[in-house]
Amino acid sequence: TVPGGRLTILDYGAGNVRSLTNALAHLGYTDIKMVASPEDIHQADKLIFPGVGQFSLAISRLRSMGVIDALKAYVQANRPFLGICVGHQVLFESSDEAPETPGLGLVPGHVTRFDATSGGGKSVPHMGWNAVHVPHAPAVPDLINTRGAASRYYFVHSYAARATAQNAAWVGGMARYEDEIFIAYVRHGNVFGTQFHPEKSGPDGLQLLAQFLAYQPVPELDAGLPAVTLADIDRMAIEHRLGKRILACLDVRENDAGDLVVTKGDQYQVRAAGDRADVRNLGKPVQLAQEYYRSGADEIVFLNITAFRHCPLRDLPMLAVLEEASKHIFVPLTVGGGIKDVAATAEQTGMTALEVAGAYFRAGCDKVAIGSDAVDAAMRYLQHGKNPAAPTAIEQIAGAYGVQAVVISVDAKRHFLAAADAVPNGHAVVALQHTRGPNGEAFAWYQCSVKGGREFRDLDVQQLLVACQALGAGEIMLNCIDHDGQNAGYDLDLLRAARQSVSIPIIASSGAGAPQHFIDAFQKSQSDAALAAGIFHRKEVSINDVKAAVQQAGYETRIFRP
Ligand code: 1PR
Repeated sequence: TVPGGRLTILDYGAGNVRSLTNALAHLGYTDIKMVASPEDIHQADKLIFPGVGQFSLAISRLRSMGVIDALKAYVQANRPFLGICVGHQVLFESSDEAPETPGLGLVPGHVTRFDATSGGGKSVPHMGWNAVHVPHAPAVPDLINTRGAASRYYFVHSYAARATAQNAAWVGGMARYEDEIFIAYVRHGNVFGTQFHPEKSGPDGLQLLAQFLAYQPVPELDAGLPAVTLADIDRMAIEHRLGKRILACLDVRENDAGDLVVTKGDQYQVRAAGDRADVRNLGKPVQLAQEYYRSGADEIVFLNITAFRHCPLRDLPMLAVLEEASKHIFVPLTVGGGIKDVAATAEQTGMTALEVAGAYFRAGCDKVAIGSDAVDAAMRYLQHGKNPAAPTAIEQIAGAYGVQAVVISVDAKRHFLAAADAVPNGHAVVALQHTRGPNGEAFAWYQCSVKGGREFRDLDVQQLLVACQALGAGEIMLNCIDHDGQNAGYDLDLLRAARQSVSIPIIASSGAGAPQHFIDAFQKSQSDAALAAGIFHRKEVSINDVKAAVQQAGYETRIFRP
């Protein structure tokens, strides 16, 4: 038990409470009560509410659980509470995300959407590691910033509460996303709320959770805490400290001996020399992922690269990989491969893509990456507009788990064009700035593929991205088959064209061979994040080396501190 009694979690089943319970278990707390009735809230000594998904979904689930009044009474009585992300937002009066749905109204103010067009344009959601600025050093124990001002926390949200004269007294910390400042952290007596995810914020986040677990409640609301005013907030120097994210990607499949291994292709060919050679084996998935966590990976992606062949959930080892990895790795985990509706067979009942994703979330992942099925969804979207016969997997998963949980993994194939008008079927043409074709071609179009680059569709990457953003995807992982495993840098022309098509964050992928390539992705194509596989697996460059170079080039980035 925690000092002071019983630790209780309010979970409404919409997300990955497993990340939180894993973090708490890592800190030594496994005796946790899950709220099933209002009585459980009355009896809690410390209550954590890890909200995910949408504002209205959170409120409606709380309503159907019948716990709204108990929750309000608990917070109003100044009992120890920690709300995370949507669990922090619902403390406010209302949100742009669901104008018809009142929040709990415990903190004055409204939650509003980030403006993707202001400040010269920015990606929304705000996603990644940002710093939290505190108004002044608190006189009583606080949860945040005890490791110093360099602490960074993982944020992923499209909406945020803004400071006003009415709610300034609740402000524990502020953050900036480009031109917009927002409340990152609420602190009022024994009530805390974090817009970020401490359970996914590496050692800094774990330390915050440990502080909450060890926290001794203060008897009075204002005990030792100087009341913050809007003037205090206005005086703060709140800097944009969102770091460029560096991701490690593990392509996972069975080798010929039947073991699940990390492999790596060369333009998606994972056998060393033709079909008769063995699948390249670059290590064990969990072990390698742990190494990457400890060397500063901001996120880790597992791709089940042969899942398209059968139901991924028959790949129980992949679920086991996630279960094990998520016990030790406290940064966001993405899993891709086989997120699609699976038809019933003689041996097995069918499953929807939502059910497949749900199994992965319950095993400990935070986001799913959809490849082939997103291409099919985009083609349906283009044929039928926003009213296809059945909702797509993107819409269903985003609706249940939030847009931040849906990544689109694009497997693009480049076709050089001698002239812009040589493109087939009116596809989007990219005027090349960074490369030329073998015959000096200065244009290209980028075609979407499915099944890991084995089949091609009459769809260009820009069409795919625009459709997926409209359907509710939260992020793009942009691979290029031609650059994959080549170590010669990312396809900057493709990335730039993608950046001009959508406002959701873009992860550059395929081709990194040196730290400068990551810098190029940020400088020349405004990517939000950059991913690599081969150079990290082969230990040619470490994640820390990349981050040092990125920092040297003038970009913010999180440096891992154990
Ligand atoms: O179509 O929803 O089942 O998803 C399948 C997923 O598996 C997709 O995300 C697809 O990209 C991936 N995939 C399928 N086949 C392969 C393969 O390599 N044969 N891997 C594959 C794709 C690409 C990147 C790679 C980067 C960086 N791997 O993930 O890690 O290109 O590599 P590098 O830094 O070494 O250049 P679905």
